[in-house]
Amino acid sequence: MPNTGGSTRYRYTPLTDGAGNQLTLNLSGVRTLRLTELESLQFNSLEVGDLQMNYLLFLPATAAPSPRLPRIAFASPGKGAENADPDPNLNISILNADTAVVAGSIVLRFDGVNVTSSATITTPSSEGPGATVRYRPGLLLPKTSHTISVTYNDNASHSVSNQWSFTVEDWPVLASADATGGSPSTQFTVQINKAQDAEVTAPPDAWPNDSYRAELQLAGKISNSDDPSGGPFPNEAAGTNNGFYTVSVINFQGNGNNAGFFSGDTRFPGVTTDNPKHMAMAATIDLQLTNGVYAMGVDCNGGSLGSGNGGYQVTAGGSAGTNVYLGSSETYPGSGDRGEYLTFVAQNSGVYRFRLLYFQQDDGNPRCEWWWVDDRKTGTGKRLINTAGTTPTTIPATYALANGAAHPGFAIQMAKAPESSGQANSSARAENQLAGGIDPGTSMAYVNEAAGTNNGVYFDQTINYEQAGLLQGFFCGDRTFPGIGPNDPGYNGGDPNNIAMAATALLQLSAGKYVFGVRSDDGFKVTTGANPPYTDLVLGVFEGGRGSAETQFTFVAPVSGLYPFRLLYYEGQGGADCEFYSFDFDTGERVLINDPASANSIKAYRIFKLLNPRESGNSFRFDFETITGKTYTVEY
Ligand SMILES: [Ca+2]
Ligand SMILES: [Ca+2]
Ligand SMILES: [Ca+2]
Repeated sequence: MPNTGGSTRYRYTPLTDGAGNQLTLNLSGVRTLRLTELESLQFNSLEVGDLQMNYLLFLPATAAPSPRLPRIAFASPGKGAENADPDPNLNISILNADTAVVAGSIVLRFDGVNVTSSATITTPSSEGPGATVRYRPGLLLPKTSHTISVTYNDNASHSVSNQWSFTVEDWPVLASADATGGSPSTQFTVQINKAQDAEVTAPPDAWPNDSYRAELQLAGKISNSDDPSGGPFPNEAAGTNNGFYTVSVINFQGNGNNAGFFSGDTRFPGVTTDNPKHMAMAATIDLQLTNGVYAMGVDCNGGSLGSGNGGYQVTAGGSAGTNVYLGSSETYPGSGDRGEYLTFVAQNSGVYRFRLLYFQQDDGNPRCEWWWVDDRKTGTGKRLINTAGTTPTTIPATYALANGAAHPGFAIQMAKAPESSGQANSSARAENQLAGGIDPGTSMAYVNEAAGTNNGVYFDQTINYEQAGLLQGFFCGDRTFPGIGPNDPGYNGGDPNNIAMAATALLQLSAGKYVFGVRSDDGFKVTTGANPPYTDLVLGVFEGGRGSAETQFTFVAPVSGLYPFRLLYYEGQGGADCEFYSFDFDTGERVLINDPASANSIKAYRIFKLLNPRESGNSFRFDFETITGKTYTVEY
């Protein structure tokens, strides 16, 4: 749908399929319809104008042609999209109607070229009976338009053809003319100017909080109105080289304390006094880039005009590194605290000069970091510029099982100690508690108020819990923790405490890289292993107490298969919630592991295990889960 350009102007838009063909619905009886906006969400809603969908209007229509043929139910990019990613993964869903698509007949053309042999065609589609077509065309330049054509036959000898166009989003582009040439730098060159902390006697403010002032200050062109001679303020950070320094990373805090995303902060170069004010800094570095899409970030507390905290501007290209504007705290992507990225496209491989301009007014806690985001869709892989990326952990291939995808869901072992025994926020406590060890608070074996009728073992499809079943985190539909619901002894009026949980499952992974996330209050540890309890290799961890917050972690599955995973979770006091999910690399979306409602979710299967093993005299008895229609053999 085109942008109407304002929040007070509206238009109706007819229902279409993903290729833009108008659709007529046959409706009868009671139906529920839902409006969902696709591909309209922007980082900066002022730039494009997000859709505000208010009304569904129903108009009587002549009957749809019969039979109804398979249609493009979903397409990304869809018809008329103007915000396509420069490195898109085309995603087209064909849904069957009265007749069914013949997958082998599907032909995909991109910009007129038949690319079917390079496309991935799977059936059924991710939305239902039909087919899904995926294709990655490679780097597309911003603002260019492209055409997708999809043709196919159905099983009743009809031919269907669809064609639509989209446009790539307007992002900054570094072209070959912007390249600096030569070799990449091993250090940043930093120019810094720090004026006196004291304000001038009379207004106007000598140090407005903007990039214009920063350039003037670096050029020594801000004159001191209290100085009868009108000379510029002395540079308190001049050092021995007129304010020029070399540094290996941009990771500064006014007093040299850790701040922002990265620790190891140092003071701003040449600045020796605490809580410095009235600074301006420019950092340049020559970086080697291959052609592709990149994302950077800057963190510098605040940055909104007039906040007094500080702000930044990043440019690149040319001998000054200022040919192409990549973004700033003054415009887009907004303040340095919003966690958004400076995205740009390098059209050609080469060495490009980048320049960060930083300015600070009178905030007492100035800081500045400049980093890459290696995976811009998920926001993982943040690293300071001029540092190497980290290689994600690879799970040993021997952990992968070929069989076991029988019974969907997680097996969940729950433990809850009584309210009177305040428990440590640590995975060691959780393990001890789950194992029925000695409670240090009572010097007796742990009491489990979540034992239920099956010794604390439960089964569930997803991990999306909040202690009172209230909405928390990225996913709604929160449930109370198994065995700690309103009718269980440990519920404590909706604030159960001293919780420990271990959820295990076989996760069905294809070979490749994954980004997972756990949002938890308090801590967690995700592990995998060859044998129970599957704790050989730690993939992601947050140790200690925290409010509900996310930890992302990256790993590689070396081969396709079923990998044993274990999520250990624990809560001490206060809020308690836990979510376990993966990230979609193409959309950056979070998807609950094993969400039955999501075709994109990673599937989880229960790991077969003995339940409630018990000895009586010389006999050993146990229970185990069975699946209808299967035969079980016990050997001993
Ligand atoms: Ca830092
Ligand atoms: Ca939730
Ligand atoms: Ca609690």
